[in-house]
Amino acid sequence: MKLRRHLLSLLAAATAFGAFSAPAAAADYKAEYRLSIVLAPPTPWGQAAKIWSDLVKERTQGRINIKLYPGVSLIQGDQTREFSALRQGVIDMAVGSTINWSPQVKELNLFSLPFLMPDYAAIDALTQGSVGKKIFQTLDKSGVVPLAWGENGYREVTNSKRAIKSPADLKGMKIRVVGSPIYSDMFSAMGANPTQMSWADAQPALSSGAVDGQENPLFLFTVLKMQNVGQKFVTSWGYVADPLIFVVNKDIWASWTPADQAIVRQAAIDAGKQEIAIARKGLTEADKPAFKDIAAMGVTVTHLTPAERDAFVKVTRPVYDKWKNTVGVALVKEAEDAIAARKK
Ligand code: X2X
Repeated sequence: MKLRRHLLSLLAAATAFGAFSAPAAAADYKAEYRLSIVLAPPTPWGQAAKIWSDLVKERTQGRINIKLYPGVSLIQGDQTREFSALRQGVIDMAVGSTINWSPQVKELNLFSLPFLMPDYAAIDALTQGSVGKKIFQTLDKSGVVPLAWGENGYREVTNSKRAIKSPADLKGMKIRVVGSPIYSDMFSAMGANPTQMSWADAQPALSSGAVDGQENPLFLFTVLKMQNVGQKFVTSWGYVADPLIFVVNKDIWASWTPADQAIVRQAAIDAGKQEIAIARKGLTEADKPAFKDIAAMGVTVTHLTPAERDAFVKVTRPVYDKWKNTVGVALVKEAEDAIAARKK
């Protein structure tokens, strides 16, 4: 009771001094908010987090101060636990891949359905349309506040053995995949030998030759100079692309004033737009300079013909059909319709 009286008198004093007309009740704010990402700057993913945190700091005049934790270091690199950690408050904010959160939010497997999204317009048709809204509602119900979309990108397959043009070329190849079960299903269906591991474990596995190959957006190949660890073959097949999502833990969100919430949301939207342009650089221009740069390093770059691509679509179709049920038949149908109606 005594404490309560004390608090009430403090409150009265603060009101009298006009403390609540200040832009934020800064006393409730943490000195620093922890933002989780898998890949560090200079990757587009790292840039997404950096641009977001810089904009927030600037626009809140330092009231909200964000520190980046690359390598999902708040959870010791165990990226498929990131969503649970966000919900529990071990992580305050994140820019995360749909793949890493899909074990907890099954709808996010949508983006991993093999060959669902044939081009960038198809990705946009999902994230910027009704499907994207539904996914945000699901995330909200799952316990985080979703704010904006970004992009990791089309995941192309690389390896140290041979050019991959058909599922037969993948036969028996040891491919590192993310710890999300649909990836094991896909690579098994294509005849490869997938091994699930975190990105933290994947890098030494590639260097030592414990795995023959991996799949990730091409900027990662360039940033990590994967040709130097024997990755001599790249196949552009565009089988899946993973969007990124900007989110905040619910309690943290609730602790901010409405004005600061609006700033954080708008900064995420602005950062997402900028980052998507960065992620697509070199890949969407007619001559696709990103591929040329990789070929110039002595790497064999293979672009599939439509017929070659169809062979991969065919062998992975049973995986698509199986996972359609997990994602939700209605959501997949809505996505297929949105893609069919996209402006190219
Ligand atoms: O682990 C991966 O391959 C990465 C970095 O792309 C993700 O976090 C999904």
